[in-house]
Amino acid sequence: MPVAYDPAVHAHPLRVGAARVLEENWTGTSTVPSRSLYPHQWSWDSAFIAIGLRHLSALRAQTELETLLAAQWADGRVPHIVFNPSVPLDAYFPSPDFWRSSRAGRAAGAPRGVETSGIVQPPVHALAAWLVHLADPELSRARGFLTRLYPRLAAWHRYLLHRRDLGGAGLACVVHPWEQGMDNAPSWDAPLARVTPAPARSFRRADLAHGAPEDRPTDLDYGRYVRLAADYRDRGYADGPSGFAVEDPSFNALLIASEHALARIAHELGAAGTARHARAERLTAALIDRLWDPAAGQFLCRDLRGGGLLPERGVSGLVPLILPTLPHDTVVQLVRTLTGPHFGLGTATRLAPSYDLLGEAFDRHRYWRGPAWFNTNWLLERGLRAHGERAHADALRRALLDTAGRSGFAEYVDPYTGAACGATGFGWTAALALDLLHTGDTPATGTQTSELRDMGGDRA
Ligand code: 9WN
Repeated sequence: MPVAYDPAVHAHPLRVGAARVLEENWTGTSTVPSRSLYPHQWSWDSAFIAIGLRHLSALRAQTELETLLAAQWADGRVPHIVFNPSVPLDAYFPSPDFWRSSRAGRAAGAPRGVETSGIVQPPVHALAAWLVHLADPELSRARGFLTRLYPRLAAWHRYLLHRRDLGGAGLACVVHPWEQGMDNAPSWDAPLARVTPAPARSFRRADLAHGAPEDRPTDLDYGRYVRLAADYRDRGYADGPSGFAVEDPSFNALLIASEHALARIAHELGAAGTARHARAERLTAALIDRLWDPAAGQFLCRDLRGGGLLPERGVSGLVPLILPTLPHDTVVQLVRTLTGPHFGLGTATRLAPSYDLLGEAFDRHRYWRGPAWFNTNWLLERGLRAHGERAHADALRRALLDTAGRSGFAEYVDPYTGAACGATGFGWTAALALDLLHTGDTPATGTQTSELRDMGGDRA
């Protein structure tokens, strides 16, 4: 049932501001991350947005995910961008005429009626679908929401677990930095260095018209992003050996959390979820086996082409904290790393930075090389709370709410001061602030407890 009216939550100025952002970014069938910088539908943005939107309108939240999944390819992939045909081509680069999905992606089963990118983003969708269902199960059942989404979500996970297991150890692999979502993270520097950049004159960036150049990736980075995407396109988006292939902890932790959520969805639909829970547990074991670095006290990325773990410490390596089935000593070490000198949460920083404060590449303003993002911090808050780290979770929740409001729902912020960077009126910042406002500080309510469980564990 929808939550009863509570003036402390429903009349809260932050709720009003967040609702305004989500209203302004709503297109009628989905929500853009930012009216200026990102004027189409993005995959993991939509999942996070749906998680917040459910507190305003469960119907819109369902529609958000349905719109995204309607653009799924026949091979199961969910594209990272679904293009809005009414937006001019030069509003965002790479535009539909770069990806050419309906032609170049034909063999991989790209849809005919809509243009999309050909790469993917982290699989937060089953988790989002389950949380959206919980916001209003009656509406969800009446509309057959989960019944319709389940086969699509299952095909999505199958794609990742089979076509993207390039390392053969069970984990899914990303073949482009944009797939992992933390585009410019220093972890990508070494694997990207092997990629010959596309000449700068061969493409025109659109992001610099909206974002400060010193906050955005460099032209050289862009040349490499373009080369990787163009090569993939020119292979018909067929999966196989790739110039860039990385196993990433955050991507895989989100897949595991979503696999647990899919088990819950199966159970709700009258099927057994046991096999999915078991698979999620095997994936958790593979995650620890392949990506845990005891000396670093966190997870690291594995470069499949260069071989071995990449030494850069990113926030991605802390995101597995969302998995309540993680061994206790792993949790203890992750919390120590998060609050220690490398990320400084609660001591040096207000929100967890995207990258190691002590790392050579640290830059508090440049894209994914230091600033703090709201989605990763929301995941950490959920993880801390799920593991009973209540004081840290409460402090992080308060910092997130305060910073979201004061920054004008910024895309990302300076981790020390909370000063806004990138776009304002950013979709997932507003949505996740709303979610935190509704889920509250205390672990007391039944809904919250079961929601936290659903992020990674207990049997349905
Ligand atoms: C490329 C939309 C997306 C986010 C990513 C973020 C940024 C795009 C870009 O914006 O990526 O996908 O042009 O930089 O890095 O996480 O999904 O908000």
